[in-house]
Amino acid sequence: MSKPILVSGIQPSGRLHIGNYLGALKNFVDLQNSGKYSCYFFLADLHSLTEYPANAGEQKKRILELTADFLAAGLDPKKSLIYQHSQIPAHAELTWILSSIAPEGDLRRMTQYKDKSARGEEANAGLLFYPILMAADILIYDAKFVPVGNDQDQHLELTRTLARKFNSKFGKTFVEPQGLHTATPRVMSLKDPTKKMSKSQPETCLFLDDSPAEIEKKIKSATTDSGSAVRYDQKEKPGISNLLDIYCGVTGKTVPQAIKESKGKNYGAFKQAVAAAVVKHLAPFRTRKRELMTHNAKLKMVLAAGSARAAKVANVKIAEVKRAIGIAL
Ligand code: AQP
Repeated sequence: MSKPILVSGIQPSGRLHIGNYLGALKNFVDLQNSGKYSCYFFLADLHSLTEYPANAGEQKKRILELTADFLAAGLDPKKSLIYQHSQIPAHAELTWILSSIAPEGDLRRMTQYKDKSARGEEANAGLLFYPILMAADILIYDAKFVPVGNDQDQHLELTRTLARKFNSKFGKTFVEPQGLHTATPRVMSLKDPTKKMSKSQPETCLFLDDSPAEIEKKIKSATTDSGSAVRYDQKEKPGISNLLDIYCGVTGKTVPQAIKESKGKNYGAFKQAVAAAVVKHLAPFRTRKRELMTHNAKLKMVLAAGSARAAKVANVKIAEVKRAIGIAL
Protein backbone atom coordinates (compact mmCIF):
# COMPACT_ATOMS: atom_id res chain seq x y z
CA MET A 1 0.00 0.00 0.00
CA SER A 2 1.28 3.48 -0.78
CA LYS A 3 2.31 5.71 2.11
CA PRO A 4 0.13 8.68 3.14
CA ILE A 5 1.27 11.97 1.63
CA LEU A 6 2.53 14.70 3.90
CA VAL A 7 3.08 18.29 2.71
CA SER A 8 4.45 21.40 4.38
CA GLY A 9 6.37 24.53 3.47
CA ILE A 10 8.32 27.43 4.90
CA GLN A 11 8.56 30.92 3.44
CA PRO A 12 11.96 32.24 2.41
CA SER A 13 11.09 35.47 4.16
CA GLY A 14 14.14 35.82 6.38
CA ARG A 15 16.35 33.83 8.71
CA LEU A 16 14.68 30.84 10.40
CA HIS A 17 14.10 31.11 14.12
CA ILE A 18 13.75 28.51 16.83
CA GLY A 19 9.93 28.69 16.47
CA ASN A 20 10.09 27.69 12.80
CA TYR A 21 12.47 24.93 13.85
CA LEU A 22 10.67 23.46 16.87
CA GLY A 23 7.20 24.05 15.41
CA ALA A 24 7.99 22.79 11.91
CA LEU A 25 11.45 22.02 10.48
CA LYS A 26 12.74 19.67 13.18
CA ASN A 27 9.50 17.72 12.91
CA PHE A 28 9.81 17.59 9.09
CA VAL A 29 13.09 15.74 9.58
CA ASP A 30 11.64 13.35 12.17
CA LEU A 31 8.63 12.62 9.97
CA GLN A 32 10.85 12.06 6.93
CA ASN A 33 13.08 9.70 8.87
CA SER A 34 10.15 7.76 10.32
CA GLY A 35 9.72 6.26 6.84
CA LYS A 36 5.94 6.29 7.34
CA TYR A 37 5.09 9.06 4.87
CA SER A 38 5.65 10.19 1.35
CA CYS A 39 7.08 13.63 2.19
CA TYR A 40 6.81 16.87 0.20
CA PHE A 41 8.58 19.92 1.64
CA PHE A 42 8.58 23.18 -0.26
CA LEU A 43 9.96 26.68 -0.17
CA ALA A 44 6.88 28.86 -0.12
CA ASP A 45 8.46 31.61 -2.20
CA LEU A 46 5.14 32.81 -3.66
CA HIS A 47 3.85 33.34 -0.12
CA SER A 48 6.90 35.37 0.78
CA LEU A 49 6.09 37.87 -1.99
CA THR A 50 3.42 39.40 0.26
CA GLU A 51 6.42 41.18 1.77
CA TYR A 52 8.86 41.83 -1.08
CA PRO A 53 12.48 42.01 0.03
CA ALA A 54 14.62 45.01 -0.96
CA ASN A 55 15.59 43.57 -4.36
CA ALA A 56 15.77 40.46 -6.56
CA GLY A 57 19.28 39.64 -5.31
CA GLU A 58 18.04 39.49 -1.73
CA GLN A 59 15.12 37.26 -2.79
CA LYS A 60 17.49 34.77 -4.48
CA LYS A 61 19.78 34.78 -1.46
CA ARG A 62 16.85 33.96 0.85
CA ILE A 63 15.73 31.07 -1.36
CA LEU A 64 19.19 29.51 -1.41
CA GLU A 65 19.62 30.10 2.29
CA LEU A 66 16.35 28.36 3.13
CA THR A 67 17.37 25.43 0.92
CA ALA A 68 20.58 25.22 2.96
CA ASP A 69 18.48 25.39 6.16
CA PHE A 70 16.37 22.45 4.97
CA LEU A 71 19.40 20.33 4.14
CA ALA A 72 21.43 21.37 7.19
CA ALA A 73 18.53 20.40 9.46
CA GLY A 74 18.50 16.92 7.90
CA LEU A 75 16.01 16.96 5.03
CA ASP A 76 17.33 14.65 2.37
CA PRO A 77 16.36 14.95 -1.32
CA LYS A 78 16.71 11.18 -1.61
CA LYS A 79 13.97 10.69 0.96
CA SER A 80 11.74 13.77 0.49
CA LEU A 81 10.64 15.92 -2.41
CA ILE A 82 12.17 19.36 -1.82
CA TYR A 83 10.96 22.06 -4.19
CA GLN A 84 10.17 25.70 -4.86
CA HIS A 85 6.42 26.13 -5.36
CA SER A 86 6.75 29.17 -7.67
CA GLN A 87 8.29 26.80 -10.23
CA ILE A 88 5.09 24.74 -10.44
CA PRO A 89 2.41 26.81 -12.21
CA ALA A 90 -0.35 24.39 -11.14
CA HIS A 91 -0.21 25.87 -7.60
CA ALA A 92 -1.19 29.31 -8.88
CA GLU A 93 -3.80 27.86 -11.25
CA LEU A 94 -5.47 25.93 -8.46
CA THR A 95 -5.38 29.04 -6.25
CA TRP A 96 -7.49 30.87 -8.80
CA ILE A 97 -9.90 27.98 -9.22
CA LEU A 98 -10.38 27.67 -5.43
CA SER A 99 -10.75 31.44 -5.00
CA SER A 100 -14.14 31.27 -6.69
CA ILE A 101 -15.51 29.00 -3.96
CA ALA A 102 -13.72 30.75 -1.06
CA PRO A 103 -15.95 33.13 0.93
CA GLU A 104 -14.32 36.57 1.04
CA GLY A 105 -15.62 37.10 4.60
CA ASP A 106 -13.70 34.02 5.82
CA LEU A 107 -10.48 35.43 4.38
CA ARG A 108 -10.96 38.77 6.10
CA ARG A 109 -11.46 36.98 9.43
CA MET A 110 -8.09 35.20 9.33
CA THR A 111 -6.02 36.19 12.36
CA GLN A 112 -2.77 36.42 10.40
CA TYR A 113 -4.39 38.76 7.86
CA LYS A 114 -5.88 40.90 10.61
CA ASP A 115 -2.59 41.05 12.58
CA LYS A 116 -0.42 41.83 9.58
CA SER A 117 -2.80 44.37 8.11
CA ALA A 118 -3.08 46.04 11.54
CA ARG A 119 0.68 46.68 11.57
CA GLY A 120 0.26 50.01 9.85
CA GLU A 121 0.69 49.90 6.09
CA GLU A 122 -2.27 49.11 3.87
CA ALA A 123 -2.56 45.33 3.52
CA ASN A 124 -1.90 43.97 0.03
CA ALA A 125 -4.34 41.59 -1.69
CA GLY A 126 -1.73 38.82 -1.51
CA LEU A 127 -2.07 38.76 2.28
CA LEU A 128 -5.80 38.25 1.88
CA PHE A 129 -5.31 35.46 -0.69
CA TYR A 130 -2.51 33.74 1.21
CA PRO A 131 -4.78 31.03 2.75
CA ILE A 132 -6.15 30.06 -0.68
CA LEU A 133 -2.63 29.61 -2.04
CA MET A 134 -1.84 27.55 1.05
CA ALA A 135 -4.93 25.41 0.41
CA ALA A 136 -3.80 24.88 -3.19
CA ASP A 137 -0.27 23.95 -2.00
CA ILE A 138 -1.78 21.16 0.08
CA LEU A 139 -4.71 19.95 -2.02
CA ILE A 140 -2.73 19.69 -5.25
CA TYR A 141 -0.74 16.77 -3.78
CA ASP A 142 -3.65 14.92 -2.09
CA ALA A 143 -1.90 15.47 1.24
CA LYS A 144 -3.38 13.65 4.20
CA PHE A 145 -1.09 15.31 6.76
CA VAL A 146 0.28 18.82 7.16
CA PRO A 147 2.87 19.39 9.90
CA VAL A 148 2.68 23.07 10.96
CA GLY A 149 2.86 25.35 13.98
CA ASN A 150 -0.53 26.15 15.50
CA ASP A 151 -0.53 29.66 13.97
CA GLN A 152 -1.56 27.87 10.76
CA ASP A 153 -4.60 26.05 12.21
CA GLN A 154 -7.10 28.58 10.90
CA HIS A 155 -5.62 28.37 7.39
CA LEU A 156 -5.72 24.60 7.52
CA GLU A 157 -9.36 24.68 8.56
CA LEU A 158 -10.11 26.81 5.50
CA THR A 159 -8.26 24.25 3.36
CA ARG A 160 -10.53 21.54 4.71
CA THR A 161 -13.61 23.68 4.08
CA LEU A 162 -12.55 24.36 0.49
CA ALA A 163 -11.87 20.66 -0.12
CA ARG A 164 -15.31 19.72 1.20
CA LYS A 165 -17.04 22.46 -0.77
CA PHE A 166 -15.28 21.56 -4.01
CA ASN A 167 -15.96 17.84 -3.53
CA SER A 168 -19.65 18.36 -2.89
CA LYS A 169 -20.00 20.68 -5.91
CA PHE A 170 -17.86 18.82 -8.45
CA GLY A 171 -17.46 15.27 -7.11
CA LYS A 172 -14.76 13.75 -4.90
CA THR A 173 -11.51 15.33 -6.05
CA PHE A 174 -9.58 16.42 -2.96
CA VAL A 175 -8.40 14.76 0.24
CA GLU A 176 -9.29 16.64 3.45
CA PRO A 177 -5.95 17.11 5.22
CA GLN A 178 -5.20 16.94 8.94
CA GLY A 179 -2.67 19.08 10.82
CA LEU A 180 0.19 17.56 12.78
CA HIS A 181 1.58 19.54 15.71
CA THR A 182 4.76 19.09 17.68
CA ALA A 183 5.02 19.35 21.46
CA THR A 184 6.11 22.96 20.79
CA PRO A 185 3.46 24.24 18.39
CA ARG A 186 3.97 27.90 19.35
CA VAL A 187 7.28 29.37 20.49
CA MET A 188 6.78 32.80 21.93
CA SER A 189 8.71 36.03 21.45
CA LEU A 190 11.77 36.48 23.68
CA LYS A 191 10.77 40.10 24.26
CA ASP A 192 7.05 39.63 24.82
CA PRO A 193 6.21 36.02 25.70
CA THR A 194 2.50 36.62 25.15
CA LYS A 195 3.16 37.02 21.41
CA LYS A 196 4.40 34.48 18.86
CA MET A 197 8.07 34.59 17.82
CA SER A 198 7.91 35.94 14.29
CA LYS A 199 10.48 36.39 11.49
CA SER A 200 8.99 39.74 10.56
CA GLN A 201 9.88 40.96 14.05
CA PRO A 202 13.54 39.95 14.21
CA GLU A 203 14.13 41.58 17.60
CA THR A 204 11.87 38.86 19.14
CA CYS A 205 13.75 35.92 17.61
CA LEU A 206 16.41 33.40 18.43
CA PHE A 207 17.79 32.57 14.98
CA LEU A 208 19.11 29.13 14.10
CA ASP A 209 22.39 30.54 12.84
CA ASP A 210 22.93 33.01 15.68
CA SER A 211 26.41 32.60 17.13
CA PRO A 212 26.73 30.93 20.56
CA ALA A 213 27.49 34.36 22.06
CA GLU A 214 24.34 35.84 20.49
CA ILE A 215 22.23 32.93 21.74
CA GLU A 216 23.58 33.33 25.27
CA LYS A 217 23.00 37.09 25.21
CA LYS A 218 19.45 36.80 23.86
CA ILE A 219 18.40 34.12 26.33
CA LYS A 220 20.03 35.97 29.22
CA SER A 221 18.00 39.08 28.39
CA ALA A 222 14.75 37.24 27.52
CA THR A 223 11.76 38.73 29.32
CA THR A 224 10.85 36.64 32.34
CA ASP A 225 8.36 37.05 35.10
CA SER A 226 8.50 38.13 38.70
CA GLY A 227 9.39 35.39 41.17
CA SER A 228 12.32 33.05 41.01
CA ALA A 229 11.09 29.44 40.90
CA VAL A 230 11.27 27.64 37.55
CA ARG A 231 7.69 26.50 37.08
CA TYR A 232 5.50 25.82 34.02
CA ASP A 233 2.55 28.19 34.00
CA GLN A 234 1.77 29.81 30.65
CA LYS A 235 -0.57 32.35 32.23
CA GLU A 236 1.42 33.47 35.27
CA LYS A 237 4.91 32.69 33.97
CA PRO A 238 4.79 32.93 30.17
CA GLY A 239 8.48 33.85 29.84
CA ILE A 240 9.81 30.94 31.92
CA SER A 241 7.28 28.55 30.35
CA ASN A 242 8.51 29.58 26.89
CA LEU A 243 12.13 28.93 27.90
CA LEU A 244 11.10 25.56 29.33
CA ASP A 245 9.43 24.70 26.00
CA ILE A 246 12.57 25.69 24.11
CA TYR A 247 14.76 23.69 26.51
CA CYS A 248 12.58 20.59 26.19
CA GLY A 249 12.35 21.03 22.41
CA VAL A 250 16.13 20.91 21.97
CA THR A 251 16.93 18.31 24.64
CA GLY A 252 13.97 15.97 24.11
CA LYS A 253 13.28 16.09 27.86
CA THR A 254 9.79 16.42 29.29
CA VAL A 255 8.69 19.54 31.20
CA PRO A 256 8.55 17.67 34.57
CA GLN A 257 12.12 16.37 33.96
CA ALA A 258 13.32 19.90 33.14
CA ILE A 259 11.66 21.35 36.23
CA LYS A 260 13.17 18.65 38.43
CA GLU A 261 16.62 19.44 37.03
CA SER A 262 16.11 23.16 37.68
CA LYS A 263 15.10 22.76 41.31
CA GLY A 264 17.02 25.26 43.41
CA LYS A 265 18.28 27.16 40.34
CA ASN A 266 17.45 30.84 40.04
CA TYR A 267 16.33 32.32 36.70
CA GLY A 268 19.93 33.29 35.82
CA ALA A 269 21.25 29.75 36.26
CA PHE A 270 18.23 28.28 34.43
CA LYS A 271 18.75 30.64 31.50
CA GLN A 272 22.40 29.57 31.31
CA ALA A 273 21.30 25.93 31.09
CA VAL A 274 18.78 26.76 28.34
CA ALA A 275 21.39 28.71 26.35
CA ALA A 276 23.95 25.89 26.69
CA ALA A 277 21.39 23.31 25.49
CA VAL A 278 20.37 25.43 22.47
CA VAL A 279 24.01 26.12 21.51
CA LYS A 280 24.86 22.42 21.76
CA HIS A 281 21.81 21.29 19.78
CA LEU A 282 22.33 23.78 16.97
CA ALA A 283 26.13 23.40 16.61
CA PRO A 284 26.00 20.64 13.92
CA PHE A 285 23.30 22.57 12.04
CA ARG A 286 25.45 25.71 11.96
CA THR A 287 28.49 23.83 10.69
CA ARG A 288 26.53 22.03 7.94
CA LYS A 289 24.78 25.23 6.87
CA ARG A 290 28.07 27.14 6.56
CA GLU A 291 29.44 24.35 4.36
CA LEU A 292 26.26 24.16 2.22
CA MET A 293 26.26 27.91 1.64
CA THR A 294 29.54 27.54 -0.23
CA HIS A 295 27.83 25.24 -2.77
CA ASN A 296 25.14 27.37 -4.42
CA ALA A 297 25.17 25.25 -7.59
CA LYS A 298 24.31 22.15 -5.56
CA LEU A 299 21.48 23.96 -3.76
CA LYS A 300 20.04 25.09 -7.10
CA MET A 301 20.26 21.55 -8.47
CA VAL A 302 18.39 20.10 -5.49
CA LEU A 303 15.58 22.62 -6.01
CA ALA A 304 15.39 22.19 -9.78
CA ALA A 305 15.28 18.39 -9.56
CA GLY A 306 12.67 18.43 -6.76
CA SER A 307 10.53 21.03 -8.54
CA ALA A 308 10.53 19.00 -11.76
CA ARG A 309 9.37 15.89 -9.87
CA ALA A 310 6.71 17.76 -7.89
CA ALA A 311 5.42 19.40 -11.09
CA LYS A 312 4.70 15.98 -12.62
CA VAL A 313 2.45 15.12 -9.66
CA ALA A 314 0.80 18.56 -9.59
CA ASN A 315 0.13 18.55 -13.34
CA VAL A 316 -1.83 15.31 -13.09
CA LYS A 317 -3.98 16.78 -10.31
CA ILE A 318 -4.65 20.11 -12.01
CA ALA A 319 -5.77 18.22 -15.13
CA GLU A 320 -8.19 16.23 -12.96
CA VAL A 321 -9.49 19.48 -11.41
CA LYS A 322 -9.99 21.07 -14.83
CA ARG A 323 -11.95 18.02 -15.98
CA ALA A 324 -14.07 18.15 -12.82
CA ILE A 325 -15.09 21.78 -13.35
CA GLY A 326 -15.54 21.41 -17.09
CA ILE A 327 -12.79 23.62 -18.52
CA ALA A 328 -10.82 20.73 -20.04
CA LEU A 329 -12.59 20.17 -23.37
N1 AQP B 1 6.61 31.02 16.80
C1 AQP B 1 6.38 29.86 16.21
N2 AQP B 1 6.25 28.73 16.94
C2 AQP B 1 6.02 27.52 16.33
N3 AQP B 1 5.93 27.38 14.98
C3 AQP B 1 6.05 28.49 14.24
N4 AQP B 1 6.01 28.70 12.91
C4 AQP B 1 6.20 30.01 12.65
N5 AQP B 1 6.36 30.69 13.78
C5 AQP B 1 6.27 29.78 14.80
C6 AQP B 1 5.82 27.64 11.93
O1 AQP B 1 6.93 27.67 11.05
C7 AQP B 1 6.49 27.21 9.77
C8 AQP B 1 6.99 28.14 8.72
O2 AQP B 1 6.48 29.42 8.93
P1 AQP B 1 6.48 30.40 7.68
O3 AQP B 1 7.84 30.85 7.39
O4 AQP B 1 5.80 29.79 6.55
O5 AQP B 1 5.58 31.60 8.07
P2 AQP B 1 5.13 32.23 9.35
O6 AQP B 1 4.26 31.35 10.14
O7 AQP B 1 4.47 33.43 8.92
O8 AQP B 1 6.50 32.48 10.11
P3 AQP B 1 6.88 33.71 10.92
O9 AQP B 1 8.16 33.46 11.54
O10 AQP B 1 5.78 34.09 11.84
O11 AQP B 1 7.05 34.82 9.79
P4 AQP B 1 6.27 36.15 9.57
O12 AQP B 1 6.80 37.07 10.58
O13 AQP B 1 6.61 36.50 8.17
O14 AQP B 1 4.81 35.85 9.78
C9 AQP B 1 4.97 27.11 9.83
O15 AQP B 1 4.62 25.75 9.99
C10 AQP B 1 4.61 27.88 11.06
O16 AQP B 1 3.43 27.38 11.65
